[in-house]
Amino acid sequence: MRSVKRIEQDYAAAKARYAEMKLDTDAALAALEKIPVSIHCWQGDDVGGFEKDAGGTSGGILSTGNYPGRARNAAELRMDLDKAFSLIPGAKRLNLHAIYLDTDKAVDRNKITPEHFRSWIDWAKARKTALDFNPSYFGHPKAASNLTLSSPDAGIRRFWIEHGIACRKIAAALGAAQGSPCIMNTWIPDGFKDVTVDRGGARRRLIKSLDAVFAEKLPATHMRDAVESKLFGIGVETCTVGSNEFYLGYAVKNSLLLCLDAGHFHPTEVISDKISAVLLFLDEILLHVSRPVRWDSDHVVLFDDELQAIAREIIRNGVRRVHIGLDYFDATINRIAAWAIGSRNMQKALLAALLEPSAELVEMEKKFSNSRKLALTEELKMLPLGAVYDYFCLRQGVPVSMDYMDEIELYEKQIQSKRS
Ligand code: RNT
Ligand code: ZN
Repeated sequence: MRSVKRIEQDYAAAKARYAEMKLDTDAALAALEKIPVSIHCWQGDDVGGFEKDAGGTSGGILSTGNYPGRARNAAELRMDLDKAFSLIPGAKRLNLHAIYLDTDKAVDRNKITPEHFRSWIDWAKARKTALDFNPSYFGHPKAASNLTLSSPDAGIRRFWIEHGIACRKIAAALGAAQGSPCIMNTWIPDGFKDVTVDRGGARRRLIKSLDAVFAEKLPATHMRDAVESKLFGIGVETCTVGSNEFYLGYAVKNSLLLCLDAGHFHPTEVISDKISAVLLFLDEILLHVSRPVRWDSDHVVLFDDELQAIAREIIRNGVRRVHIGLDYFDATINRIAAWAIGSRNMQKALLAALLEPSAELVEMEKKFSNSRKLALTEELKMLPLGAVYDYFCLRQGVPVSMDYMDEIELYEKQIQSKRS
């Protein structure tokens, strides 16, 4: 464990080094602490949820691994989240899925109400945090065909439309209770495994269903709708009904948010490049920051090139218009570590982006000083970012550097390892 004095000294040196490049680390930290990262509850239990009579992932998403200690109910998940939140500095929100309702009785998805989320509302209020929300269109007998809102079966469509409507009411109630708009993201697994003949028909059905789900206007101060596109999933390899072109068009036409998930494109296609483009046509967007390894594998987010590129684009294009959510689920490591590592990486990337001499770089680009621009962007990578982030953790009262792993290991020993 490094001493406070040492961390402060290292920060002072880093601050001076950044100042040489006319970059203000105090200002960057003040900005960073206000950028909320919406932490996905589903990392804590491998996307299982707490319904009384259903559950389990399906619809082409898959959490692999059998690391012990998964949260088995809402109380355990909240306890784990408290631990994770205590290890992550800065502003945090919690992103809930409908399957995380907290109730003793079985209630089907089209019948859920804000009351089923009362304990979450209380939890968030007590921690001065806010909730985001997601309808769950997977892990349910009525989603067994991997067709929900676009199903050719009118009864199936109706059921899921009712679910979407119920979820929007819940999202609005959460937003009203917390005084901050709840971002509700709609992702459906709909697609086809093999040769697909009537793609247009499925997409037309999806439009009609979405129109029914979104028909009621709800105040933007309470909730905002996002729609998430995808390229493929396991079992739906050939055609995804809600493709990128589909949802980009739908979001533009209906003034919704588009959700860009980092794992939902071809392996070399990146969402960082899409942010500046879609923000020309949409007021706001949602990101699902994730890490695809060869496919939509949802590995823990690393401080890698694409994460840094995403963060730079967020900062350059207007941080208030981009809602940052995380979306990954790894069951091969401690789940609290997964939360802490990924969230802290997201913040490090945002910090790096805040410490970019953007005006100077833009000028160079305009003047075709490309050699200088390239040299400077490479030089920036050598600056002492770690010392600045460590100081941020210190000031925010969370463990600095590797110290958070000591806390996780202790928590695992005392609590998670006792769960069967
Ligand atoms: C699936 C989507 C979706 C889910 C979560 C659980 O491919 O990324 O966002 O991961 O909603
Ligand atoms: Zn996603």
